Amino acid sequence: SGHQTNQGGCGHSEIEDDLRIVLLGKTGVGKSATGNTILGRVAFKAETCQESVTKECRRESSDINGRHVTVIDTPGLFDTELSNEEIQREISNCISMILPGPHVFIIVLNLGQRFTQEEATTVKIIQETFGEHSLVFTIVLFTRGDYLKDKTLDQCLGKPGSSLMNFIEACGNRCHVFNNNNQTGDRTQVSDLLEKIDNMMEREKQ
Ligand SMILES: Nc1nc2c(ncn2[C@@H]2O[C@H](COP(=O)(O)OP(=O)(O)O)[C@@H](O)[C@H]2O)c(=O)[nH]1
Ligand SMILES: [Mg+2]
Repeated sequence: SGHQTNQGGCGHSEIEDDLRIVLLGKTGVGKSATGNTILGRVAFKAETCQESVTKECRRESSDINGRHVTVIDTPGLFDTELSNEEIQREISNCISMILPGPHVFIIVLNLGQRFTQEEATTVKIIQETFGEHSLVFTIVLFTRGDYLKDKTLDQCLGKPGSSLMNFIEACGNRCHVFNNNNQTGDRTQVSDLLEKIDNMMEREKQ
């Protein structure tokens, strides 16, 4: 939109965001790569070795189809020794950087990697931090779509009743797949994601 806000004074961009996306998930699942895919540029460093992984949230923006979209990349919060309370505080710190809301939460998971107990608690942490209602703005995104080959996501996810399927259900059954290695310049996976986000927001307004 490009209109000015009266926020000022926090060192933030003065441009009001049309959409604000927070990426959550373990280290190495592909949060930074997902942020880069969404923004259409190398905004965040995707890491191959754990030691160089950043500990702070980062915020980057791009104009996508005429909208100002901001992505907040977070450190891997769910694979550490931190307690739920500490994780919650860490996330809150990140969010306070980028207030005001609302935000869309994308929980990034890895296709083919075992779904862990820590990840299962993500839902609870988001609810405790942002309120019960916040889950209506949550989408589960699987990276490594390039490994799907000719299978569909549904075929890959397994049977109802598994902890992963319960998790997806708690997130309103909203799922998406990204191939972050897609070098073709085809932005369909991003427009599809933005469309899902729009539908989710639209439903909430009613
Ligand atoms: N093949 C493939 N590799 C990916 C994909 N997404 C991320 N990766 C790789 O996974 C590794 C970790 O990604 P990164 O974005 O740094 O994870 P983060 O720690 O969650 O931010 C990097 O080597 C990425 O290149 C994907 O869709 N396909
Ligand atoms: Mg990262």
